[in-house]
Amino acid sequence: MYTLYGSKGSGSAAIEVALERCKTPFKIIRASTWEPDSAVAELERINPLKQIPTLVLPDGTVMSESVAILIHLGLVFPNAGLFPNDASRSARSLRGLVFIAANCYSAVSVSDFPERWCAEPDDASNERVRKAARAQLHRHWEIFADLFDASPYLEREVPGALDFLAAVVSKWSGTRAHLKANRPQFLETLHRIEAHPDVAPIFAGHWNA
Ligand SMILES: N[C@@H](CCC(=O)N[C@@H](CS)C(=O)NCC(=O)O)C(=O)O
Repeated sequence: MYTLYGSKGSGSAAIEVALERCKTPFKIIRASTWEPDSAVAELERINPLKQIPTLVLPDGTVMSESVAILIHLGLVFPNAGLFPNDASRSARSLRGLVFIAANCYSAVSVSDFPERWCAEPDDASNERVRKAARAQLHRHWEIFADLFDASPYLEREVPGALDFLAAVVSKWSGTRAHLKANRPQFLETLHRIEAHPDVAPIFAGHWNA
């Protein structure tokens, strides 16, 4: 059985959707740095970054990093449709996933914790760092949309790992409002992903409950 450390409204939602798609049993342990009453001490013992998602495999191996986890699940469950079978399309998916991790998820982290990125931080410096991180984040999403938007889903016929991560990471730091004004067609794709029956019930538990 897999064990997923995560929390509502966090990046663990993408891994939950993927695990459901793999039809493999898993349990969730609520843990995050912003919830002192959660299993954050237990999380820190296995992932010193204290970041979620963190996934413990059935053999006890610990995985962090959303994209590594998604690729791992794609390799172990090749029939789950997390990645396209076609080599060119799967290359495109891998590029898109690493793009999100390197250029979007990382900027969200700066926007969420600006004090980590400024010596002797104060309210004014935090606000300046947050503003710059968000501007950079929104620009990165515009580039992502220009490179990867596709219909009906980013993975084309059926949503896959790239769709799941894009739909989750675009939830934060004002990204959706920015896309509404600047890349409305891509926002429609994100809405279609969220409405897919593999995704909607899990997102409802994370964002609407
Ligand atoms: N590089 C990691 C980033 C994960 C991450 O930043 N997760 C956030 C929640 S969505 C977190 O746990 N942040 C807590 C912290 O940095 O204190 C990934 O791609 O999975």
